[in-house]
Amino acid sequence: MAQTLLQQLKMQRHWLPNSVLQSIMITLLDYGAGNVRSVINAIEKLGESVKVAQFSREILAAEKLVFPGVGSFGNMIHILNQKNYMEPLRAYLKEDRPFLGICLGLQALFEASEEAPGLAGLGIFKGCARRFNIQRSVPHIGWNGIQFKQSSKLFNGLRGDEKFYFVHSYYVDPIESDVAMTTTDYDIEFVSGVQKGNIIATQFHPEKSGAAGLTLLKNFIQKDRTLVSPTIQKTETALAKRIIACLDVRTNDQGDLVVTKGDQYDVREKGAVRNLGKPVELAHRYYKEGADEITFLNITGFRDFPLEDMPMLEVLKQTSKTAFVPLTIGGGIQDYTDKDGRRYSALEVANEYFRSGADKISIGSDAVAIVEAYLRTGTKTGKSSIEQISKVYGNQAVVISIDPRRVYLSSKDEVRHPVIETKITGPKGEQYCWFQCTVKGGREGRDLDAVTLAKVCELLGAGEILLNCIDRDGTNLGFDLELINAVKRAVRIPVIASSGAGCAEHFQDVFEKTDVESALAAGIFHRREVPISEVKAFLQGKVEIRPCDQ
Ligand code: 1PR
Repeated sequence: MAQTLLQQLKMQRHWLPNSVLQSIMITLLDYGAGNVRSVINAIEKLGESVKVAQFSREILAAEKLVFPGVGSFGNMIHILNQKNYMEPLRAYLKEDRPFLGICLGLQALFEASEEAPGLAGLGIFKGCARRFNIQRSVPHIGWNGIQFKQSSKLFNGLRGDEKFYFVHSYYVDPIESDVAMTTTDYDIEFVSGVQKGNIIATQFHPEKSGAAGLTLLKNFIQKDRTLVSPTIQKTETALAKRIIACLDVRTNDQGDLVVTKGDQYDVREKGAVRNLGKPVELAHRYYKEGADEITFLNITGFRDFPLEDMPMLEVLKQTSKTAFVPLTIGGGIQDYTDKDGRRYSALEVANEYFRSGADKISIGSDAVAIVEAYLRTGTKTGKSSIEQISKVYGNQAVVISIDPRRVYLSSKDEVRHPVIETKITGPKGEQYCWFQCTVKGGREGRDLDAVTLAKVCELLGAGEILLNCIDRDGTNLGFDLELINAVKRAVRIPVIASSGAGCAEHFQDVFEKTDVESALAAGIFHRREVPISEVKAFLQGKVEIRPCDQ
């Protein structure tokens, strides 16, 4: 009688010599989308070796299986089917063998997802993944807490008030409520972790959740852990406002890759590119100091080709080995034809960044071109970098970096762009302005405003806006609250306020006077004028934050 695929695979497991089975401690299921490097780095940091499963038989041979899902549910299930991973995965799970699912790796355990109607998940748990239908910004991005619904071996060493990093638009809705391990509040209380026997999965990313996340991963890896419940039991959890450190990176005149910093985007001082340190070292420092996220912007990316000269990829690879918080990379993410005529799509460039350790990519100049084309034609082509990358990696992975500059007007009706009445009057006392988009690092102004750009990018699938401000960049005068409010009110996706931070009070201001989810700064951190820890100590008790000691 012909053997089923599963029977064949089971036979193969028995054929593997014991010595091989014993040495494979953690097997990681990489189906090819998203940042699995961070999970590998985190496990290796804990002293464990990782085998990446490339064949379905390796799933059944695993002693402990980690499944970090990133991207969209539909794309994930298609690839799992294509690679014949579904059957061995189901078999592994039905045998109740040690399993840790992360993010989509949690959602995959359920029967279906509203993200891809008609496509069956693994069906280990009854229920499906639903899209957030709430007032607050979607995706749910950032550090939030967990309430404990079951004791678990994962909780050894946790106090109970730690925050973990989430990034998702869908949450699981189990029919059997006893599988819930943790819940989290974000307008609604949703299940953020499940556990049944040896099968555990979290919606949040332990590998991106600093020391608390590493503790959790260590507990999964260790054999001797018992079921425990943390002492602090939250009755409600809250999303923290994120403090992000930004590193503008470029090659200086000596050919070294350096972190630089501009004043209103001019990074030269006495003719030379300012050198504020080495990217990997600075990023490591910011991780240690409590940064909730780290952003690298290759500021000359628009004229370089990232895949030709790889230093930024190396920066990511190195940083992701020691910084266990989300990493964003921007600069040069667009279609490109090299000198030999070979064409690379923006998606291919992004693939390299994700595989090197990036969790999100940021698109600047290309977003302006995409929106200009969309406004001309009124149609979505499905071919733009925003659409293609968000389709494969999910909306949450696509950040739009906007570089706007104020254009002052004497009256409201001079332009067809959204105009605001401003308290920061122009050089000639003008009381109105609009926010003009620029490209190529502020060198070129376009006939497009930041509010429209943000709205169209959201429509095309972007998951977050990084809102810079050329007028405030490097000035230490505080964030441009008028610009931030104008953009934030126009979109439902999270917004990162950027440019102008000069002291801790400026962060309080931006969080209290606008609804942004996070604030980014560069100069004050690089020059050690106000360390991240000082910003957080100042905000403690005033604004919900993730304390530095987590
Ligand atoms: O256009 O997709 O290749 O991306 C290029 C990226 O590089 C864009 O995200 C663009 O914002 C960035 N960029 C280009 N030129 C510069 C420059 O400074 N000459 N930097 C530049 C943008 C602004 C912020 C800065 C904040 C905070 N830098 O990232 O870190 O303003 O600074 P502050 O706290 O010191 O005020 P593409």
